[in-house]
Amino acid sequence: MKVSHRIAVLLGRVFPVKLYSNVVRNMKKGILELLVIGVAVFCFSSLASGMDEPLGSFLRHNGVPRYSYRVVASYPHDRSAFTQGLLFEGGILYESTGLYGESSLRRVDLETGEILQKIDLEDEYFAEGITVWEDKIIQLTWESRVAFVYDKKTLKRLETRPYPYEGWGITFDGENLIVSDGSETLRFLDPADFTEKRKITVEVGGQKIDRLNELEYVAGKVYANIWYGYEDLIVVIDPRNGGLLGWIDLTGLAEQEKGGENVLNGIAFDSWTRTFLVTGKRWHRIYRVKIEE
Ligand SMILES: [Ca+2]
Repeated sequence: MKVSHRIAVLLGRVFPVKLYSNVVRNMKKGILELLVIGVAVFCFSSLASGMDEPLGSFLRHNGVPRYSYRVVASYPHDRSAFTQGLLFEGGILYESTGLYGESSLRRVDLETGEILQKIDLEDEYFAEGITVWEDKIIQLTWESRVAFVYDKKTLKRLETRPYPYEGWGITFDGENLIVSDGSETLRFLDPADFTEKRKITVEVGGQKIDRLNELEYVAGKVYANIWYGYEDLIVVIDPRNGGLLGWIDLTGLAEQEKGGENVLNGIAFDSWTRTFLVTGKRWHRIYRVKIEE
């Protein structure tokens, strides 16, 4: 089910009918699933976002600065990793992987791709974004309304904490957690208890930019990749007001990786080299890219 379930949820938003979600939740793979995916594919670029043109083209027409990229290195990535969260700190890559029965938190050697440590979640949890807060790692779950708090050094789970939203992406700006839920909203939460301090709506020219997914906060800007957009792009958000400061056009980065639900998802920042590490669900490489403005 997985991606079709997500699609059903989004379809439920577009056509306010919970039926899609329930049907997909309970059915085996089959014609109906393919039908739901087909309809969703048809609808996504227009109905779900209310746009009648691809997002990159829309942003270009609205004068949002377009940044290009240069690949400076690439590294092996576990092809079974359904990447939902990525961060790089102290020379170590931390990765959160999703799907029911396959979710995990990993510590990974970037250069070799070797999984140095892997914490498997209970089968009922679908892991989502991760961030570092103090000496801890916070990991969201998609629909379980809980987040896990781990010791960063040992990856020992310290806490299972109620989380009031659907969990997608998460990052930390030095004071607040910034979280996405698949919509155009970013919320700012107190890391100690998830109290909502404020929220912003990401929009350009009155058009909401939704499907915000994996996040990375870097030097006063929030980088977000857009889920399932058929365009590999990252939007650069002004956390003060939700305006767009630019977008990174990753077209051509990994054409060979594409297929089904294996979409771009995963942004980490290496502050030493000031480069980004990006990957996707079940991609075979992690790419180190330099953003060129
Ligand atoms: Ca990230």
